[in-house]
Amino acid sequence: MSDDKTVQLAINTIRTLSIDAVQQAKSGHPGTPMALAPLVYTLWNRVMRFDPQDPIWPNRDRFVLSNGHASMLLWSVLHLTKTQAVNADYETLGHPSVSLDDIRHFRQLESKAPGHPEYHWVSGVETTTGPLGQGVATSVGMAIARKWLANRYNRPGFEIFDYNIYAVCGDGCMMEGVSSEAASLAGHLGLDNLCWIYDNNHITIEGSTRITFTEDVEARFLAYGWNVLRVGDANDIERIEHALDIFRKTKERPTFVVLDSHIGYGSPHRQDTAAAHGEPLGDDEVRLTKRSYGWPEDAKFLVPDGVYEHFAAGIGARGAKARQQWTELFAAYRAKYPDLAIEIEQIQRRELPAGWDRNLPVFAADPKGIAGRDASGKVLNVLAQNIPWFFGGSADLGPSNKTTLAYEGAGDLQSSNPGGKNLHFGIREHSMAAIVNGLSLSKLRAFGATFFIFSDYARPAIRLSALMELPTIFVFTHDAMGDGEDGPTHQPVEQLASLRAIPGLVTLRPGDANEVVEAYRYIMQLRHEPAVLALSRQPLPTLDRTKYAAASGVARGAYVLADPPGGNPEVILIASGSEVSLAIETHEQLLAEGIRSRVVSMPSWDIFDHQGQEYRDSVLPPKVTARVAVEQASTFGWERYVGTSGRIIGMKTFGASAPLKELQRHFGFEPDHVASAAKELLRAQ
Ligand SMILES: Cc1ncc(C[n+]2csc(CCOP(=O)(O)OP(=O)(O)O)c2C)c(N)n1
Ligand SMILES: [Mg+2]
Repeated sequence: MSDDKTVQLAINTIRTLSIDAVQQAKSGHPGTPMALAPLVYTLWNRVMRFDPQDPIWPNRDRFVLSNGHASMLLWSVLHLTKTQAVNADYETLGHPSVSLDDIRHFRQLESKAPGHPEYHWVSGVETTTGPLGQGVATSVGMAIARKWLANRYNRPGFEIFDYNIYAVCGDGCMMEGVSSEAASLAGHLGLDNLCWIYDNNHITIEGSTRITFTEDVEARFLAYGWNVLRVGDANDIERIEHALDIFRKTKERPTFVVLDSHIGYGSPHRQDTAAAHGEPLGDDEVRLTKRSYGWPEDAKFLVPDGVYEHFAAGIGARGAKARQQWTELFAAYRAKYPDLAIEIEQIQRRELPAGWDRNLPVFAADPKGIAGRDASGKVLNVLAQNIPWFFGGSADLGPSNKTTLAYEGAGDLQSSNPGGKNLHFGIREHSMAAIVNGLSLSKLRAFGATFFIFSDYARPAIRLSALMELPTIFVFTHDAMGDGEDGPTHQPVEQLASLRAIPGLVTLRPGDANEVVEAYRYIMQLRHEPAVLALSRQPLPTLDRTKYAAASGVARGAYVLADPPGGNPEVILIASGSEVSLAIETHEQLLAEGIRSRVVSMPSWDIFDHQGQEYRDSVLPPKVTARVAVEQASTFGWERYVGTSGRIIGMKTFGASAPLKELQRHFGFEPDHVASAAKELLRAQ
């Protein structure tokens, strides 16, 4: 068979596997895989340096399918390249990541061909996509990571990191604001290792883009400072290859390739229609389409002879060679730069370097205390010096979030200084969170920061960090009414409850400076969970830990901070963050009145809920039912700890604009109010 014929066969295999899988599942998105099969073929088989035998080889090119609904593209190509499965401990398992049987069970429980690409579920998926725009935004983080890694680890003659990032996206990704934020920053940073390919098919779910999307996308990307290329025919693989070649030669600018395509290509009645987007073709149309491809009309899930071999000879051989060369290079590098090589290996395994927590501050008791954000700033500056690959930044609030890394040599990350440790995201919270995920997917430890209220602007990417099981860190300050006069637009109310509701996300609201230290100590050791820190703007008293329990209790989510003499409490006050010291004040007041109260500091519901029953019962003894929870946030959910008869002092409305002291009085965050709630409960018993 001539090579041209085999190429067409390989492309049509991607198309027909996609068609058959969607037809079998009776759901899914056939049209875009049909159109983009030549692109994916060219990228994978001709361009990308990716070794299917080792899909986590550190210097592999990254492929991001931002239009995640076209997942069958990925399942087809992962299958045809026989990409191997890897487990969470980074071991190769000796079986394919996506089998033909998985494809036959597309979108079914347990299949490794789910509806959308899922990072932690299928090896070879570089990031979870489906929420449009996330993939391209995340790819910017991957590109920044590669620049940072190259800057730190490459040496003359040792290009240890020189991989590229390719992201495929559609009209939806282009319309979503997050892609604009991310593209703007990518242009600013001149990320010439980043290539987005835009599937310009003029179709979305409701029909032609004429009804919604008539802007000049090319002009927009030119204005962002990108190199803009156009390939007028999505079936022209030579032109596609040429455009990708230009990308690799372009310096100091990211590349945007507009690819004109026909959704549902080859389907006589569905091509160029919105119906091709998200509906199975139907048996008759499947036959007609296969006929148009010159495919056996009744064959299903057919991989013709020679197709696996063709991918093995293309990406298989090229990837194996590239990886082998890299492995040899890295061995020589290890001999010459052993310390740097160890760092690279630790990064790959998500380990921390020895001494990562040395010099963490210990804060002396101090009734005036220090703000959570200030304590956090001190900790971040220590950690970033101990852990070379730990860094991050803020969405233009560094001076307020106290996240600036101020030590000698930290530097700002800019195109002229890709090794800087201070990232400046600009006022782009959503893409910041996606970018931090991209850094995290590249195995760097990274944080992003803003005001807690604006976690809402970052939320879709925070959710994905949890879904992907990434140890991304979100530093949110101004966690409650501490910014008093700014008023309700800036005062979080429901944010804590909503983040606590995200499965697998560790949310921590530390109660004093030493709890902040312990919160970081806990978070830094996470390998597969993201964490949110909610930190105060205003100073919080630093508790006297000789009098009250040690802050290391943070690692258990909640702990007994104070008890009446001899223990045996009759009422429990539970608090987080700024309300911990309020609970302590109340406790002292109650003790003076002869009431035996216990104070439980509960910085994290999530961590506490993962403790054993025995520990949980020791903190919240079932027999003590008089319980008061105090937190400057929505009361939503606290019933689970105080029970139906308990009291919750929290927020049932938005806040207000006033000095903090007045707000505390107005909303009842004062010792007298908390004490009277406790006393009422005791009287009712
Ligand atoms: C944030 C987000 N909003 C809405 C959707 C639902 N959705 C999935 S695909 C799609 C249309 C996408 O159009 P386009 O990107 O042009 O894809 P094409 O049909 O051309 O493949 C929509 C609205 C989504 N997945 N993510
Ligand atoms: Mg489209």
